[in-house]
Amino acid sequence: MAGKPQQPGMTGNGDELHQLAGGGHPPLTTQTGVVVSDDENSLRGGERGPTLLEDPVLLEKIQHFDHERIPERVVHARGFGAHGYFELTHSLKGISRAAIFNETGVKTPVFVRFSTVAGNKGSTDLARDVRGFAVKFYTREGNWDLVGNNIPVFFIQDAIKFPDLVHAAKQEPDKDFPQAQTAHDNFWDFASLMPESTHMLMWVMSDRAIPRSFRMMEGFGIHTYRLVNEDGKSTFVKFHWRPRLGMQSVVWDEALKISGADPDFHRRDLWNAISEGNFPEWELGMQLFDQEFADKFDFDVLDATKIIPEEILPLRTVGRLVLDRNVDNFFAETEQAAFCVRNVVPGIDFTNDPLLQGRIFSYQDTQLLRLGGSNFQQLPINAPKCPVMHFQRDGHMQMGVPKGRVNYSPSSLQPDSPRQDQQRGLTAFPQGMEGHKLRIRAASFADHFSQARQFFYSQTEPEQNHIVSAFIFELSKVDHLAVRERMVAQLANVDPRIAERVAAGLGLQGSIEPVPAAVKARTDLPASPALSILGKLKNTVEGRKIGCLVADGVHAGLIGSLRADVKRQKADFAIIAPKRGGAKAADGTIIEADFQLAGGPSVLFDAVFIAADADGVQLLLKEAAAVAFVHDAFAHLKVIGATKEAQPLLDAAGVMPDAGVLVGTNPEAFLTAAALGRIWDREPKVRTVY
Ligand code: HDD
Repeated sequence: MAGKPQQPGMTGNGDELHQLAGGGHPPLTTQTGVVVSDDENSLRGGERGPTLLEDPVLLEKIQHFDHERIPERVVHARGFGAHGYFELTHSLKGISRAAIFNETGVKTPVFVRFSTVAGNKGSTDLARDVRGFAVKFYTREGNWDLVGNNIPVFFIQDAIKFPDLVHAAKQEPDKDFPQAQTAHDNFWDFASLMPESTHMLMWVMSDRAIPRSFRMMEGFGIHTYRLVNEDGKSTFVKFHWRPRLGMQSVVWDEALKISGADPDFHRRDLWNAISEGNFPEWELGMQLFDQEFADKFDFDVLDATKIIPEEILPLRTVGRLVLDRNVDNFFAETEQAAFCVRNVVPGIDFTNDPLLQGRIFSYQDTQLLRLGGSNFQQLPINAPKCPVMHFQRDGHMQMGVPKGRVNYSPSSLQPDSPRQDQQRGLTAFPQGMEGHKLRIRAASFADHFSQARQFFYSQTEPEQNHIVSAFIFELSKVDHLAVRERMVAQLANVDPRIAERVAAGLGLQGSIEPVPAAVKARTDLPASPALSILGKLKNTVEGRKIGCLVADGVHAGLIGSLRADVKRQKADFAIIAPKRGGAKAADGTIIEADFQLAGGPSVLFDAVFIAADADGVQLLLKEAAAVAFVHDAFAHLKVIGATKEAQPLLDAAGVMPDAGVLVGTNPEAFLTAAALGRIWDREPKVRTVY
């Protein structure tokens, strides 16, 4: 029964409102399938009377809402996933018996989730942090989860330290801040007392921890795993993902500002790329080696704080990963995705890496709490895409309906009941065991500094400078002087010069005494150029984003040809104008804007073009956001293209001429410069390098 109108445009049951929103929709129902007559008003005793507790529609709606959230992941809470496939391009016949490594050309479906580690679910994408790179392969022999990161080493060597590491890195427990950052006393107190974390700290202070895009970062399985062939022969393997777009990172000041301007920067980038058909792609490379190599290698291959330099053991490319489909529903798929390190298939096996061993337990355990019971593998995102037959029964949220009387083995009553299969089944590599039961760290794990030093000196000069600056930034947020000093003293073990540079930036007084080290850093390890990001930057604007700042009076032809050139080179193009409605070009046409000036700062783009005529530039000069747009682009070492008339804005922003400032340029020359990336020579002009 329709009541009286309660607000303009709305009758008592909301029909008028829904008509306004458009007709022709299917009926809304409750969870039990009953059609809802009125979704705007709860059931009341009288027009202005109390709400009745007997209203099933209201009760169901609110109760379900109250239970909408599940516990976020204890680490890697913030993440973003997509579907795709893995295609084997080079067979590993004779090395692994896994079908996924034998059948070239077969496309195995995958689900990939990228994440940050420390921040909560609602934190920012651009936190300085390791990125998770978790891949679930739905192989025809069962699910294989390769749960990796974008950095090939880890903070700790033994899983028993993981809760301490995570407690120290996340918000301090009394105040629940800072959010999504390690720049606080607890983290550096812990890190400075854990020399084994030093190599990883170098990576986390590098620009690897502030990637430009998920599409432009590498991924690693980190641990040494085993591949096992039909004859039971084992080969050690380290997994590497290589992005087709090459590597790229942002600079730190940019990261800080992106966190405010677009906390969803990485997820938006991935979502848009996939929606537009620019499917992100990675190559799977493997470092394969045997026991003899492991025995001769300078470090222990079971130590997750070490790499094997590619120059010593090159990668063998075996396949490619393509992400070609966004999720339909974030919660159902990305949030409920349960990656478990223990999910391996026949032909892939573990090693004794003590970090890996702890992980084999931890992930399943986490999912039990997060997803509420032992049937989470039945959720569509987790369910294998091959036959599943077992005698595990019942439990919370059993979604299948097992048929038949037999739920045990051995049995004889049901001819189609499943049986173990020695030939096809999962077997463990029969590694020999010896020794005493001990709580001990092998001596072969004791060198914490040599590879940290090797990493630093494998970087280009700007990258080394960034590592030093990152240490200075993070330690500047540490209130306890003793912690700052201890960390610098640890760095002195890596290299006295690095410690001196960080100390200078911090303004530490006095001499630096290295903390006693179990093993001194080797200085003879050759540089590994493969560790530099800049060495892997591709000279292309493909996958990057060009921002074009316009104002009324702009030349429409210039915008048209710039847009066409950008699109032709498979980059993204966005117009930024003082009003979202756009700018009126000199010929009277409207150039529609993608961003209003205040919401489209230059940190969101890889290179910028200032397209304004003499009048337009006067309009822009009155806007602090326009001056900041250009100033930041310059400070973040970006290529800036501009019309001649835009020069006053460049002057107001303090732009100095260099190879990356192209005034009165054409789109082609601008994009050729933008393809080179940043103007590193500019950096010493815009900030102090210690
Ligand atoms: Fe972990 C999540 C990667 C060490 C315990 N981890 C998690 C995720 C990634 C990694 C990518 C998110 C998966 C997703 O997207 O859902 N973790 C790593 C890497 C490590 C590592 C590369 C070292 C090489 N992790 C590690 C240790 C432990 C854990 C040593 C415990 C002993 N990790 C977990 C966890 C999480 C997790 C608590 C939280 C949420 C989840 O598992 O599903 O079980």
